[in-house]
Amino acid sequence: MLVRNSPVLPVRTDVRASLLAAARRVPFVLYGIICVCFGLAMYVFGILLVFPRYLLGLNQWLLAVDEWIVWYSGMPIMAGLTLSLIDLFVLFPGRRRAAEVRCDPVLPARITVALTAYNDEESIGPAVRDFLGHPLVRQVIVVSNNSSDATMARAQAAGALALNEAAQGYGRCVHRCLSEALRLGDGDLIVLCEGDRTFRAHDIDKFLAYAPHADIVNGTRTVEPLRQFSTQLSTFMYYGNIFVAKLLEAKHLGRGTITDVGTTYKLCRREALERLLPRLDPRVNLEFNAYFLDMALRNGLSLVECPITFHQRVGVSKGGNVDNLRALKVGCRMMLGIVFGWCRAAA
Ligand SMILES: Nc1nc2c(ncn2[C@@H]2O[C@H](COP(=O)(O)OP(=O)(O)OP(=O)(O)O)[C@@H](O)[C@H]2O)c(=O)[nH]1
Ligand SMILES: [Mg+2]
Repeated sequence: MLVRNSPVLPVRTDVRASLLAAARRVPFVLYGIICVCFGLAMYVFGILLVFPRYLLGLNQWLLAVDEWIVWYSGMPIMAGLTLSLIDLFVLFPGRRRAAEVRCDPVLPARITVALTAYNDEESIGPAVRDFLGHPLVRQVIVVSNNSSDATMARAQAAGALALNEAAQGYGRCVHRCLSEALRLGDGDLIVLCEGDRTFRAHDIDKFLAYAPHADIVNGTRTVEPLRQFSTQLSTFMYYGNIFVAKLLEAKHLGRGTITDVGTTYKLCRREALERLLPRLDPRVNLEFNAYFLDMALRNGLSLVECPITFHQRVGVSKGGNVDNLRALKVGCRMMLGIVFGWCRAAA
């Protein structure tokens, strides 16, 4: 018996192992969260139907539909919970088993800073001086995105190398910042940031403390005592951002803890950025930061978050934080990108 079965057993074990490995690549928790959210939305919609039923006298038409919606809202909720529990308790431990804590020193650190700018004449000078004042910063590059004010001149006057990106859009500006930092910088570390004074150079020291553990150290603005009261980030944006970040974390479960998908401020190792940048599409616009993190994890780079301080903007906001409606649209595009793939703006 034993002799007859022995060639079959390894084949069965192989099939089981490859099925398990394939299952571990599917983000079941992400799908689970989506199912639960869909079920909750159905339930709330069903509850709200009580108003047209009684206030508009539509009870006899809507009662059966309403009962169906509320009753069946339990199905996606249960399906979502099942998917999430299977992932968390069956697949997740296997995903994490090979995880090692990386400790790969980056000293002596030489840092190139690249700042985005778009009609930021009020803030760009102080931002450049702040970064040049950091003892490890060798060079500050400012990429102005067709600014029609004095952004370029003020960046140069403050000591930066100022360049213009002719193709409009936040994604294009960030992509150009990263390419120029790789091309012109001689440092092993590249810092990407905005020139609007929402971020400060002293937080580079916090990034450096985490740098040995990852390819990318991404700033997070979600640590309460570190954010100024009067920033553009409303309560809706604050919690919405955490929600989208958790969706992204669920997609790459076991690979990173993510609490902020909207910060530009990050530190990258040169060799990691050289691998990642050719795979990034600059046409992804205001949702570029979430896209960057998704692509970094998808391409096997390691990511660690670092709490940073967040300050009131100098000058007028033009990005995703203009108002809650715009932030909602950017957030929805981020969620669609995480689940279905990233949309590119027309060239
Ligand atoms: N929105 C936008 N920002 C651009 C563009 N090109 C470069 N940027 C820069 O990208 C950064 C993000 O835009 P901000 O206006 O700061 O928007 P935000 O960061 O979402 O919001 P706040 O900083 O809170 O006002 C800034 O440094 C801009 O100057 C562009 O075409 N559109
Ligand atoms: Mg900003």
